[in-house]
Amino acid sequence: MSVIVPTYNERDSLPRLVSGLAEVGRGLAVEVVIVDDASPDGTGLVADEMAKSGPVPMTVLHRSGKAGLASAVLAGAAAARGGVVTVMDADLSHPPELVPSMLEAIRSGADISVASRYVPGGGVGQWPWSRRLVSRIATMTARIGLGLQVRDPLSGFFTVRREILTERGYLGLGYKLLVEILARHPQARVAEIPYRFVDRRRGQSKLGVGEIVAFIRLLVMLRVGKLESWRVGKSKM
Ligand SMILES: Nc1nc2c(ncn2[C@@H]2O[C@H](COP(=O)(O)OP(=O)(O)OP(=O)(O)O)[C@@H](O)[C@H]2O)c(=O)[nH]1
Ligand SMILES: [Mg+2]
Repeated sequence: MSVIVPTYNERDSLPRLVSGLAEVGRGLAVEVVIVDDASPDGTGLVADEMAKSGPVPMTVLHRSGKAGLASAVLAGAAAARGGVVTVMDADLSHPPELVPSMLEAIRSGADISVASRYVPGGGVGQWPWSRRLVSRIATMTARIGLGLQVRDPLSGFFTVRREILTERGYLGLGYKLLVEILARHPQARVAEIPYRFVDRRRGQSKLGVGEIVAFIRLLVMLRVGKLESWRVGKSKM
């Protein structure tokens, strides 16, 4: 399997993540695909060094500048070799120990397994109330607006069969690729696995107003696309 890790200024976190993945990946034939957007802090160089002598097979993609998390994941999927891919953050918010059970869920028949903060047993770390509120509102808006059953469609930690990510026609806007995957695959079998989000200790968050605006744009475009396909379907009847 391949683990896709988009990075932007994650120099201090990346080595620990890669050793964590090497540890849990024993026996799973794991390949790590880093997609770095020319991080000014030199994360790309750190990744190149680890690819030479690191504890796990690694591919490093370098893009020329910060072009967004969703598009980084899609670029990583195009280069990945595993039949199944896990997407996770570099900042250690997503525990590598969960990867084997996410893979197992796919092997047992799920199309997508989501590490979920919003099922019993899951949770967020020490988030301030404002971030909790934004996350809850965004989650609810996506679920209601797009008619999604999944409890945590905004999770950044998920596993899918690779062919789902190499389909054509993704918008790949902003931060929340899983929302788009779920909107495109309303019939997908989704397994949600509880986990507790771990607050980042090092480096800086890239979540800002720009990402929130991109998220709203994405929802509107997906919602419009859904109505159009409904209309097309109806006019065929
Ligand atoms: N290649 C690439 N990676 C990105 C980009 N934006 C964010 N990332 C990475 O995507 C992951 C998630 O970004 P974070 O800043 O941790 O976002 P977050 O988890 O919502 O926010 P925090 O909880 O504050 O960490 C991290 O590994 C980032 O380095 C981007 O434009 N390009
Ligand atoms: Mg993070």
